[in-house]
Amino acid sequence: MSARGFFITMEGGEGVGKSTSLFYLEALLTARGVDVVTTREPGGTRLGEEVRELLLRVRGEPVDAVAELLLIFAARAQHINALIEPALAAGKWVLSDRFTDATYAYQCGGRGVDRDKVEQLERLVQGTLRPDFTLLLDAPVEVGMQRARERGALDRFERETRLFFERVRQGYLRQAQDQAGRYRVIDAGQPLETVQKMLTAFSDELLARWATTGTGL
Ligand code: Z5A
Repeated sequence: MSARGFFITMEGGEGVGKSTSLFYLEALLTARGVDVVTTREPGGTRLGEEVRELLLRVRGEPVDAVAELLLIFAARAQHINALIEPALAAGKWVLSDRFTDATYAYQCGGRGVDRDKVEQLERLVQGTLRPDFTLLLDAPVEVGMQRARERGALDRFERETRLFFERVRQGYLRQAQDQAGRYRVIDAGQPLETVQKMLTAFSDELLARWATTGTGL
């Protein structure tokens, strides 16, 4: 029986470079012999990708914050049961572009939803599943907004105000401080080569941890 894999999540505000960094990290780990599954939230399954489309589409009506929260956790339930848990149980490492820390940052920090509600859903949907490591790409809000604008049409989240994204950023930084054991924070305002050097150091740390769990590669 193979040892359970690591569950690693990538977080940060919009446009900070999560997807770019996730694929870089995946390549580093794959080159070192790790069996990696890369995924994202909202999304990761067929149902989840459909929910993502519902969430990101620009609409002619305001979206209730609790309706948004429930859609996010519906997609997450499917993601965990159809993809994340089976992959971890098979000894694969799962790298997810966002997970529940995004819900605390966006829905609680950004939208003002009570943490209590998210904690209840987290228990219901995830049981004891939590990321082993979380990489937070942090950059001034203007840097991410500018990178997102350069990509073209903005989705429903990307149209939020600067103040909203400031609250999201502060929410993430608080979580990183409160759960320093699993969080690593990278200054994503640096040039890509500098960010990639930090990702290489992070992947070395993960591999060293994996070796000391006694499972080896
Ligand atoms: N959401 C939520 O509210 N609650 C939840 O629980 C979850 C999600 C799970 C979609 O997520 C929305 O869902 C998200 C929050 C909400 N909305 N927002 N905002 P998403 O992750 O798909 O959306 P996103 O944050 O906008 O991610 P993105 O568009 O994929 O951006 P990114 O992955 O952070 O950045 P990127 O595509 O890798 O890079 C952006 C550009 O910058 C690109 O041209 C790169 O080449 C460039 N780049 C990257 N790094 C650098 C550096 N270091 N220097 C210069 N240029 C760089």
